[in-house]
Amino acid sequence: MNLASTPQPAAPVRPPALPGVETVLVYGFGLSGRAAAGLLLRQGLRVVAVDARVVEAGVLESEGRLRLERESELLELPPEVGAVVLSPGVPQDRPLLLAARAAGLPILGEVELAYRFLQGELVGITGTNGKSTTTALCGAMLEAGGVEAEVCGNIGQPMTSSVAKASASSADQVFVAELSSFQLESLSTLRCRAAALLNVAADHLDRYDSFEDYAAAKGHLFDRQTAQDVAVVNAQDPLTLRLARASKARCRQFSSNGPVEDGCGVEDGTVVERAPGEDPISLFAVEDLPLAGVHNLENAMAAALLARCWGVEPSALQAALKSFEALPHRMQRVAVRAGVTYWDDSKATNVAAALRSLEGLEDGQGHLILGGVSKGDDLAPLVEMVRRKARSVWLIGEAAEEFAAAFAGVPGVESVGDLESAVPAAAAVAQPGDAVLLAPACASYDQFPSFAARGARFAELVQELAEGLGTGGEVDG
Ligand code: UMA
Repeated sequence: MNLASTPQPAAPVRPPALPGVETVLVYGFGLSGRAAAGLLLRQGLRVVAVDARVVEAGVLESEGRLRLERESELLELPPEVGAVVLSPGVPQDRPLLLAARAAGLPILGEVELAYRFLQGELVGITGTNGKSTTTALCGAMLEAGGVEAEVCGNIGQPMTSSVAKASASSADQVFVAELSSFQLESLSTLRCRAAALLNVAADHLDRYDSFEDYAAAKGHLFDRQTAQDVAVVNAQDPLTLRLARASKARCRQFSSNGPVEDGCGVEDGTVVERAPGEDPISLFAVEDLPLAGVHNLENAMAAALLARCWGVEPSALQAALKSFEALPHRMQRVAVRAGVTYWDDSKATNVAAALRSLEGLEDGQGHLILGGVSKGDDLAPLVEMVRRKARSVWLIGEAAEEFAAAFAGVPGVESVGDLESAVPAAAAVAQPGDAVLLAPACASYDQFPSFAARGARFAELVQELAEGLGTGGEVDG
């Protein structure tokens, strides 16, 4: 399968980015908002940036065309505003957005804005879990195959920054974008040449009315794909299959459990690509994978299928896998201290992700740190898994009470408030051969600015523990 060797559609005709608009309201002035404002200012437009917090312009060069407003003080939509660019974290029902919609103004997500300026092709990757790893792997595989690739999106690099820095000479560039459900909510022209939906499990139920609404947002990944495009989904996740089949794109599947008709599957320890009417191709051996867990095998298969759209050879896929390192805060081993392994999986911000982390531990040897801001997920599967895998559970953050109620009757569960208490408490009961795992099943925002800051603090506390105890366990850093 090679997009380059299939009949190519005429280059998509992109409408002018923001026809007739002189002033844009940028809602949310975090990573996405700042990047979007930068791009708009470089186009000569005026920007009114609105944020709930007091924010500063920082390094943005505006020549007087940037105005900063506090959300609570901007009670009406400024009349000069001709369009709104929305940061992903801002919910759609904010009063200013309702007013903009009522006035018939276009409301574009930051990713939609980026797409309107993008030269080259777009790969979109979503899923409840695994999307950052798959995005990074796909970028590495394309690069190893000689394709210029730019990794961007929810992974931490706003797409508007990536698009703005790409040079005009790089029209062959492929943008590999991690797309969250929030980003997928506000698209109107974006079309992915290749797209992967890895899995759908309960998450962000604090933002969506129901699981169905959340799944529907994920399904927008395939909107506007044509028969020349590719949709990659998980053969073992019927919901991903259903969403892809609703699109016009060619549906390719991956499976960790045997061959598939069109896509790739594990056959006798090898990932084999199959397509109707074509000879099977061995892509890589399962043992080539440097990352632990079936979920990472699935991520690698999805990334490989995407890279194969640009004709990347198996040898290049293997080279990319060989040199790939786990992303920070995703089941990252931070230290082994007195025979106890400390794992940072701070990115496990929902129950489904925490279940995957626990699954990898030996039965009865885990000491789990849980809590933060609850996503409203069903905790029953977690309670069941904890009974099998963990000897102690340390609850932190806002969700501690809710979790304590769900874990009532499970031995070894204690509320300790914060990470500073949880790490030494877990260390005190852990025996050689055990694992202390930060897999909170919650967002971090009650006590930390991000999941990354939470993971970094965990590593620091583990380091302090080793120093405090003074007997010099090995610390991986
Ligand atoms: N804000 C308001 N009003 C609101 C909500 C937020 O003014 O109602 C303001 C905040 O005060 C803040 C700004 O908006 O100043 C933050 O905007 P944002 O929440 O959209 O976050 P960004 O800094 O723009 O980062 C976003 C993604 N964050 C979210 O979607 C919440 C980042 O993903 C992403 O890396 C970045 O864009 C670049 O694309 C983070 C994330 O947690 C990692 N994503 C969620 C996830 O993976 O589960 C979806």
